Amino acid sequence: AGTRQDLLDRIETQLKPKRFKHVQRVEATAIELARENGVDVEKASIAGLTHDYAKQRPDEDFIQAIHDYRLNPGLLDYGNAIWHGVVGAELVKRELGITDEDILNAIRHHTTGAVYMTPLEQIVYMADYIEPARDFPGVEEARQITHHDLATGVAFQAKHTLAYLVDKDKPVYPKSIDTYNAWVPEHP
Ligand code: DGI
Ligand code: FE
Ligand code: FE
Ligand code: FE
Repeated sequence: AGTRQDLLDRIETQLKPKRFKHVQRVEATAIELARENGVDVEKASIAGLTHDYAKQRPDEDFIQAIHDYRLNPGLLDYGNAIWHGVVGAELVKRELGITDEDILNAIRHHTTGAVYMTPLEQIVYMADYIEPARDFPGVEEARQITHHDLATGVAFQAKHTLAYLVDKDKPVYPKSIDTYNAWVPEHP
């Protein structure tokens, strides 16, 4: 227990092979961004590996956890897309014994972003978006911007994700709108 291999094994039991490969690519990208930005590489590694730990859990597990950990009941109106980060962080804490709040906040905010994000949180949010297998129109621009300036990458993702959600008639979690408002418009 406590070794990297032990952590990898425990994550692997939770994820299908495709998702397990994704989290390893996010880890590698998060480590790169951590080195570029003077952020704790070990925390970036662990947050990258664990960010989607709960992605393949059944809805019942999240609903139970929302009650058990007294999370905002408004979360019940959403689904796996929002739960696997915000609620997933509680499962990571409980089941993997990771108690570092910097890492847990990076997991919590990796899907929606947040108004205030530490450099570590920005790194996990961006690494998830630009890891090498991501392929969407604009991903190469997102990679360039992010490696040039992390916060500009955050603004790029916040804007494009909100536009994507609106285009697809998806429900927007209020935090995603807060992230957009905090990171994108110029504030007079
Ligand atoms: O878990 P991943 O697929 O690696 O990536 P993710 O956790 O960043 O995002 C999962 C999905 O969640 C992605 O298609 C975008 C979507 N998403 C982000 N913000 C919101 C959202 N979905 C809804 N319904 N509402 C949001 O505010
Ligand atoms: Fe995710
Ligand atoms: Fe993401
Ligand atoms: Fe992910």
